[in-house]
Parts: sequence; structure tokens; C-alpha cells
Amino acid sequence: MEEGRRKIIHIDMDCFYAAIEMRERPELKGLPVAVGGRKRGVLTTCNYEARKYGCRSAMPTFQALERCPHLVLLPVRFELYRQESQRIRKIFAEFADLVEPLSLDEAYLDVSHLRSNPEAVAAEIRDRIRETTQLTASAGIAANKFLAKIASDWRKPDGQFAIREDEVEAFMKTLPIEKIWGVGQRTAEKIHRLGVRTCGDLQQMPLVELDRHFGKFGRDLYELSRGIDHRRVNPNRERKSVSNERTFFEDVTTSEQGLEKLTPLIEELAEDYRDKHRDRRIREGFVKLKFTDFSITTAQRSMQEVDATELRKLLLEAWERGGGRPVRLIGAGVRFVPLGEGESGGQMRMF
Ligand code: TTP
Ligand code: MG
Repeated sequence: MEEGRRKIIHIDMDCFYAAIEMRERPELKGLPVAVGGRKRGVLTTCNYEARKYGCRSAMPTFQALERCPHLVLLPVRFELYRQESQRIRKIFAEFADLVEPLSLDEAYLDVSHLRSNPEAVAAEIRDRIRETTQLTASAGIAANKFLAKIASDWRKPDGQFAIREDEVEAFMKTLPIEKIWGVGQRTAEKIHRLGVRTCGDLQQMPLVELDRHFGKFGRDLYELSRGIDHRRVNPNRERKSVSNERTFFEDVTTSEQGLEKLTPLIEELAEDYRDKHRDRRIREGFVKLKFTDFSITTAQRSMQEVDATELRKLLLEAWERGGGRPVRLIGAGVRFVPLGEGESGGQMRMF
């Protein structure tokens, strides 16, 4: 199919959790506000007043309070943020069928089918969000996901920025390589060691060189550094579960041993959930066993949190099914309630 020029919008709400809390408590207007845990906790986010003092997402709370002693610290209320997220998604669905949510406050929209100028569409979406929720959003507009996401950061808060086709080349020249999707701290250091700081520098490296240094990712770097990105806006990409598993050198032969091996897996699972997926509601937990003949069984039951006691029961249940066969792999995980599903459990149309 002929690709044609795509119109992609990336929407990102401004200091989302903090903005919702401020809307709920007008007396906080003008004050530095953060949302997070108090004792040994971290900030999930903070408003722009607090950012002036150097407070940031993921910063330990004690450090934020050192930088800004009069910071107003509020506890996290996920149910409320999920509700707001659903209202925003309803608005997205008014404008596009192809909507890919990335988190509660962020999504890509493919509006190629609309005749209107995508910048006007983005402005309209932001207006609708403001009217409906009294919250502000920023938008990036470009011909692909990569550029649209970078652009939405450019005029934050409450602004939008478009990278037009004839501006891509100049834009990419000076863009730091850290902005490339998939380049984490370690890859960034590796690229820096090659004397490369900007996407413009990276463009000087031939594909074979990139391939030699970075393997399969070399091709991505080659394209992304030129502002090329073929990824589709994919409405079904949301994470459905989180889990981890381990294969053992020596087979596990008793259920007692199995339970012993399960304990650290559950701890890691709980940590992963806490650190990365706390905005998602848990629907059920599961334990997976792979036996030495490579057959697999998965036991599951509904749960609302990473529940160690229930997961241990699931291991025993799965173990029974093996009829005493030794086990070479154990996995534990939880599945999430789909993001578009209402707090009442009712299914909504958009996702
Ligand atoms: P972001 O969009 O990264 O941040 P933000 O909306 O607070 O601020 P910005 O104006 O820069 O977009 O994240 C969205 C929400 O996700 C944020 O309000 C809180 C939550 N979050 C965490 O819980 N932990 C984190 O480390 C980050 C970055 C965000
Ligand atoms: Mg945001």
C-alpha cells in the first residue's frame, strides 16, 4: 500500500497527577505541589512551580524537600487519575480510530484521514480537553511517532509544536542523541565514545559502521537520526501483564523447593509492579511451570494486588498437575485490567 504522508499527533498532559490534584484544591494555586510518598518515597510528579526549585519525577521525596522546603506533598490517588485518563481517551476517540495510549496521560493519534491541518486538530483536541477536564495538555505534530513525541515536549506546558517536512533535516542536525527512542544511558555513553553527540553527527556514520557497533539497533539509529520512523500507531499495544520467570540449572524436584524458588520471583514481581506499573489495576495472578519434558502449565486466579499467599497456592496447584514431574522453569506474574475499562468494570468502546 502506498504510504503517503502521515499526520501523527502526540498528546501529553502537563504535570498530570499534580494538575489533577490542583484542580481539586484551588487553594493550592501558585504553590509548589508534588504527588508522592512521604517516608522513603519518591515523587511521581510535581507542578511547574516545584520544578523551578529543581524538583523532578522519580526524585526521592527527602531530596525534593531539601530543594523546596515548603513543597506541598500530596498522596497518590490512582483511581482519580484513571478516571481523568478515561475522559481524555474519550476525547481522543472523537478524533481518531487509531489511538495508541502510552500511559495514563499520553497517547499517539493518527489523524491522516482528516482533511484538516493536523495543527488545527491538535489545538482542537487540547481545547476539548481543557473544557472537559480543566486540565492542560501539550501536543507534538509530525509525520511520524518519533518526531511527534519529541515535538510535544518543545512548548510544554500548554503548548504545541509541529515539525513540518521541510524542517526535519535542520531539526535533526542539532538534536542530542539522548532524544532517540530506545537510547538509554548506556547506549548514549557508547555513542558518545564514538565522538557522536547529535543526530547530525550520527548521520555521518555509514550504516555498516552502525551495524558493526550496535547490531540490529544500528538500522534504527540510521533511520531515527534522519527523522525516519515507520512504526504504526497501534491501538492494541498496551501492556497486558507483567511477569518474570527463571530457568534453573538443576531441576526442581519438590514443591517445597518450588516455593523457595518462587519467593524471590514474587519479590521482584512486586518491585516491578511498584516501580513501573502502579498506575495499572491488577485483575489476576498466575504461576507458570515448565516441566523437564518442556510441557507447560499455568495456574491462575483473580487477585487485586501482588498477593504472595495466593501466588504460593497457585504454585502448589500447578505442581499437582505435574503429578510429581521435575520442573525446569518457574514464572510468576499478574495481568492488568485493560486501560479503557471503567472503574465499575464496564467495557468502554474506544480501546
Ligand atoms: P509524564 O508525562 O512523564 O510527566 P507529567 O505529566 O507529570 O509532566 P509533564 O508536564 O512533563 O508531561 O508522566 C505522566 C504521569 O505519570 C505523571 O503525572 C506521574 C506519573 N509518573 C510517575 O508515576 N513516575 C515517573 O517517574 C514519571 C516520569 C511519571
Ligand atoms: Mg505528561
